[in-house]
Amino acid sequence: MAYLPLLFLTLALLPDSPQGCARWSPAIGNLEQFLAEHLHEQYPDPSVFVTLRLVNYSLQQKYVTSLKKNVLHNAATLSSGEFSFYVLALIASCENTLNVKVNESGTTPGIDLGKLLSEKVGQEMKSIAIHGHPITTYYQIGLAMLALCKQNYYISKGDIKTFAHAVIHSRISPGQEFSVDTAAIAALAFRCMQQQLYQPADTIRIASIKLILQIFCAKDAQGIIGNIYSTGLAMQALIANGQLVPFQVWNCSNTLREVLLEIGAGSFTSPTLASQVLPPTQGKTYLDVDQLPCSWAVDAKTVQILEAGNSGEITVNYTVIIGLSCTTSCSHSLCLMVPGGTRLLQLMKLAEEKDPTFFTFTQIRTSLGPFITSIGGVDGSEKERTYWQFLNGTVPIPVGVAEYKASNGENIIARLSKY
Ligand code: B12
Repeated sequence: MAYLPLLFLTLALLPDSPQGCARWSPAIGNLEQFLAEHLHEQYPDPSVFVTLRLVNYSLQQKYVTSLKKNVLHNAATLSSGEFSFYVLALIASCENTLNVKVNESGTTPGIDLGKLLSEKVGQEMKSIAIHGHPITTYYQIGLAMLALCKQNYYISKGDIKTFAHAVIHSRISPGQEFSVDTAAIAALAFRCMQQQLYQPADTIRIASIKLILQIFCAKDAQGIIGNIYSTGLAMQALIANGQLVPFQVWNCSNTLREVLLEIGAGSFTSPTLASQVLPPTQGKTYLDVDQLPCSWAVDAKTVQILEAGNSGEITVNYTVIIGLSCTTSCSHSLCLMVPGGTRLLQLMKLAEEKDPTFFTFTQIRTSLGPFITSIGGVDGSEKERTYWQFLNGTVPIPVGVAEYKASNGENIIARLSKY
């Protein structure tokens, strides 16, 4: 690993070859349609909207009106990351985000989204100074920095340094494991800052190099970076930072091939995750939101995502560990026999029926599916920065409980963990 920085530096001096990291396939067309169908008229998901614009999917003006209404109406309650996606979506719609009006003919002055977002970043920074961590996560700070930068909005040197230092001292991941997703969003934000000549330039450059090295080192032999759900964001980061990752170092075609295979296999059933992976398959990144043509028309067809059938009984051991520094007394296990292909959520329901005291659980709906908020009456807490983590043995499961299918003999563990 130690030779990698040197290799990067040497190769970065070589002339760039064209990246050519884009390929259209019927699976890509299906994913586009899947996302388009997901665009609710009154409540369009801004991250899905951004992606559809990036892949040149024409969209009606009515979605932009809804985006404007929703961001202005919910400005106070949206988290910094959620707010940032609205800003990026409106930039992608060629709107002036520093002066947003729902009714163009009205005489009232428009709202400055840059200012509102900057205030949210200010609160995140205050939390870092006082508590040592953001209100949300560095993932959302990265999104916010990216959205501010894309508006060319003022970001203080102090805030850039705080973010860069967290990167340099490896403090940005939400859990114990390195988060490729978070690093990728940060790398996009820092690349934007480099392009827009934000200061301090040296700090920005050092943070970028560290992130790109970490992302590159998370690549496996097949080309997957982190896991399949972080690979899209990682590709975006590597494409946008092409000056640090010349073609000779990362030939994106292996990664693209794997991603296309997984898309074709139906692995992207969540609109949020589909929206992250689609742009880089067309050579696009979130940095391109301000480079799009401004024309409007719509077209959406139906896609069917078929589920592979499964049969046969399997045995799964399900353990709940309640408590952060817990030994055996707070660990409860059940051995469950279920049909092959049963989702973890179903398995948890079965466990709850068998033994409600320890296995009862609650969930909330999110854009990624159900998020488990409590087990055995114990809540994960944003304030305490705890959550229910799911592991197969010692390895965190790569998807949510509504998607995960355990195999025969697996040891599924739900453990209250810190992030
Ligand atoms: C930060 C983060 C977390 C934090 C969220 C805490 C917080 N206050 O922000 C914590 C550490 C709690 C977390 C937990 C998990 N996460 Co997570 N997380 C992320 C990350 C890096 C960023 C999400 C974000 O901020 N988005 C931006 C904001 C603006 O959008 P949002 O919709 O408001 O985001 C919310 C949801 O994403 C939700 N959330 C986060 N993770 C997950 C996972 C699932 C399954 C669900 C339903 C919701 C959810 O928390 C966010 C903040 O409220 C994403 C990476 C990515 N590529 O999206 C992974 C990601 C979404 N997580 C993932 C996974 C697998 C999990 C876990 C299942 C891991 C595990 N083995 O236990 C658990 C959830 C378990 C449960 N209780 O149900 C996967 C999902 C893959 C999939 N196919 O569904 C991702 C894509 C990472 C990856 N590349 O594998 N996560």
